[in-house]
Amino acid sequence: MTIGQLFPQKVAFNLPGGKKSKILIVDDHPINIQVLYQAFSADYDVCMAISGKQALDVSHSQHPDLILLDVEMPDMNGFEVCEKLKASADTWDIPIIFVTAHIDEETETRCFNEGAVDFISKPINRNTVRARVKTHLLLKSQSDLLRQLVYLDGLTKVHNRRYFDERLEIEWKLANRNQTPLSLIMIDVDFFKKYNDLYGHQAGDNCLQQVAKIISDTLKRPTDLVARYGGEEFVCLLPDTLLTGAMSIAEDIRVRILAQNIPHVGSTIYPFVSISLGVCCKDAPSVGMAATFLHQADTQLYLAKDKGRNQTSG
Ligand code: GH3
Ligand code: MG
Ligand code: MG
Ligand code: MG
Ligand code: MG
Repeated sequence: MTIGQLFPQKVAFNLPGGKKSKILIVDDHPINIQVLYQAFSADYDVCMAISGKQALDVSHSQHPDLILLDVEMPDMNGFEVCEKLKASADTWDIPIIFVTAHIDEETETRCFNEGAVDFISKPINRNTVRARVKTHLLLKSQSDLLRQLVYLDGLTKVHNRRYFDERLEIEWKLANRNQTPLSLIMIDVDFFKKYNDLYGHQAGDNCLQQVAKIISDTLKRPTDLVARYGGEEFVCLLPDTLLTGAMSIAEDIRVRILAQNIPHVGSTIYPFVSISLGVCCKDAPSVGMAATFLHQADTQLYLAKDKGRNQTSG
């Protein structure tokens, strides 16, 4: 992502990467759908739904970038559809514009209270609706980019420490409340200073990208998190995972990275890049702080280094 994408000189129909934005049009009257379809089909990827239920199905399966939502529909009204979309993890951030024949103040207020970004009254003015859609798509893509800039590591594209710290606090509280285990793996590349010295900083950067990708690929659950904690250190946060499970994931990561055979003649273990890992688990509600948890993993990592590197301690 670039500054140019964040502050485009010209508002574009396309998403970063040149893909057309996808708009979902929801209305129980085919004639209304047709009017909106004609307004957007030339510039956007348009999908349609003729009921509330279908709108939910299409939203989850096709992930539109914006929804034009009718209020009055026989099976489920637009407010209910909006409420359900806002409550779901994969659809909560899709901008919704209500399109309705009700132009009273009460309806308009309700639309905004339900989480809509805008409100357009029927009969629609083609130019107005096109302009508003364009504006909201731009705002959405900018907020997506900002979220990426704030929470992703630019080099490796995994989450960054800021995101990890926030998630750790949340998962710590959840584990306490639900009495579920929570595991943490701290990972550090062995002899990485020598790697940079021998192969150069650019090769070092490439190596970190490979390591991050292998860690991400090894984690299977959607709730697992990997983040770059600092320079050549990564952390994995594994909700609902016991120590034995976390140890086996850690070993899996270690073996996979070694098996990449990334040359490292400066290593005194093998002539390949290896990692050391520290693992800890909180398997009972704790009064301690999340920070002590990190400290435990770090202590284990230190032990793994001390015992000769290329190993997991937990
Ligand atoms: P150990 O086995 O004890 O972990 O030794 P080490 O050399 O890996 O540890 P040390 O902490 O001494 O060095 C870490 C090195 O990681 C130093 C730093 O230059 C390098 N590093 C940190 N961030 C980056 C980065 O973004 N890119 C590159 N190429 N190198 C980085
Ligand atoms: Mg209707
Ligand atoms: Mg280090
Ligand atoms: Mg160090
Ligand atoms: Mg290191």
